[in-house]
Amino acid sequence: MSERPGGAATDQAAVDPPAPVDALRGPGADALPPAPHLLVTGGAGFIGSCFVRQILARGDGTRITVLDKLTYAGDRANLAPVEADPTQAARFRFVRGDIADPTVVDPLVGDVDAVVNFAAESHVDRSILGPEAFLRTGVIGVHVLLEACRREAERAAAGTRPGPRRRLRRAPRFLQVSTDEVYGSVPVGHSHEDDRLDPRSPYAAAKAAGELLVRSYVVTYGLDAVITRGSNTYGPYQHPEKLIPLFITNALDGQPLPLYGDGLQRRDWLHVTDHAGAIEHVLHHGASGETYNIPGAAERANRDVVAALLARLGKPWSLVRRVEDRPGHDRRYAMDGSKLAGLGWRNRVSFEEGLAATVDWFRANEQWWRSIRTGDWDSYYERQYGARLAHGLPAADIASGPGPNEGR
Ligand code: NAD
Ligand code: TDX
Repeated sequence: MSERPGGAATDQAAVDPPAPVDALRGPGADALPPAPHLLVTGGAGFIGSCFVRQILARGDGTRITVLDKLTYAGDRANLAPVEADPTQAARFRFVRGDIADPTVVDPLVGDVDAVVNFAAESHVDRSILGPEAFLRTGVIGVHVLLEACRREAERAAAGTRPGPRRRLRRAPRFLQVSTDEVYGSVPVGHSHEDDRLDPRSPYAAAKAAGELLVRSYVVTYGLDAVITRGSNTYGPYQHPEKLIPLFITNALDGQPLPLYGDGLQRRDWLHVTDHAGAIEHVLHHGASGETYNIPGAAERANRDVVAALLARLGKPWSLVRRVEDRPGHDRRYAMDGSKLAGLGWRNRVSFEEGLAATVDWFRANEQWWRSIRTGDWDSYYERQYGARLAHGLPAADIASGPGPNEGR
C-alpha cells in the first residue's frame, strides 16, 4: 500500500473527526497496550487457532476472544489445548457467530484493543464450485468488522471508550489476514507489496476486495489497520481439503492422490507457526496503513512436495494420479519478504523439518482428521474429484527426471 498514514491523516484533517491516537504512533513502537485483549475472528480455523494457541501458551497476560461461525472448516477441537488448560482458559472466550452479523460483532469489538481477522472461506477449489460464501465473508464480513472499528475509533477520540481499571481504551487496531494469491500468478521474480493486484480466482478476488476495503478505511477514516499477505501455509490442524493434508491422509488410506495438470505449479511453503508468529509481529510492530508480505522461503514444485511427503510416509509414487487441472490455475506464487524482515521478523521452521513433523502429526492424530472427513466431505470429494479420478492417469512421467528441488 503506498499511502502512508501520516499523509492520509493530514489531507483529511480539516473534515474528519480527530485521528485516533493509535494512528500517530511512531515506527517500531508497540501498537498495543501491555496484556491486550484481542478479538480473533476465524480463530477456530487452521492458522487462527495456531495464533490463539501460540499466544495463550506463552501466558503473557494477553486475553483472547474468538469469534467463529464454525463453518465446515472451523473446529472447536483446534482450540482444545487452550480450553483444557485452566490458566489459558481463564484468559479465553469462544463466541460462535458470523463476522457479517453486526449484532454479534459490535459489542465484541467494543471491548478489545485489536481485531485480527482470519475469518474467510479459504479453499480455491470451493470458490470455483460456489463463490457466493466467499464474497459474503470476505467483503460484507470485512465491512462489518471495519464499521465496528470505525465506531470504536470515534469513541476513543471522544474519550468515551472505557477500558480495564477505569482507564480509557485506545482505538482498536485492525489486522486483515490476506494472501499471496491477490498478486495472481507470478511467472518470474517476486511480488512486492506495491505491485498491482491481479486476483484470478473468486477466492483471490474476495481477498483482494477485503484488502481494498481496509485500505479505504485507513485513507478515509484514519483507521489504524495493517494487512498481511501470507504464502501457502502448512502444518498441524490444516483441513484435509488442502494439498498437503489431503495427500497425507489419502496416502495413509491407500487412496489415489489427485495431482492437477503437470504438477509443476510452484508454491512457497510457510509453516503455520511462522505464519502465526509473523502476523503477531505485524500486529505489534507494523506501521498503520501498511501491508506486509509473509513469504516462506521454500519455493517448490507441487510434484516435489508430493514426493517428499510420500518419502516420509514410506508410500509409493504409484498412488499419484495426474488429473484434470484446476480452471485458471495460478502457475506460481513468490513474494519478496524484505519489508517484513526490516520489521525484525525471521521465520524459524525449515520446510524439510516442518513437512516431516506435519506428516508425523497427521499420522499420530488420525481421530482428528477422520472426524473432519465426514459430513459433507463425501459429497464435496465426489464433486471435486469424482470425474477427475475416473479419467485420471498414472503420473509416472511426472515423477521421472530431475526436479528443481530434491525430496524424491
Ligand atoms: P480455514 O478455512 O482453516 O479457517 C477459516 C475459519 O474462519 C474457520 O474456523 C471458519 O469457521 C471461520 N469462518 C468462515 N467464515 C466465517 C464467518 N463469516 N464468520 C466467522 N467465522 C468464519 O482457513 P485458514 O487456512 O486458517 O486461513 C485463515 C486466513 O488466512 C484466511 O483469511 C485465508 O484467506 C488466509 N490465508 C491462508 C493461507 C493458507 O495457506 N491456508 C495462506 C495465506 C492466507
Ligand atoms: O487435490 C489437489 N491437487 C493439486 O494438485 C489440491 C487440493 C491442490 N493441488 C495443487 C493446487 C495448487 O497448485 O496444489 C497446490 C496447492 O493447492 P491448495 O492447497 O489448494 O492451495 P492454493 O490453491 O495454493 O491456496 C492456498 O494458499 C494460499 C490456500 O488454500 C489459500 O487459502 C491461501 O490463500
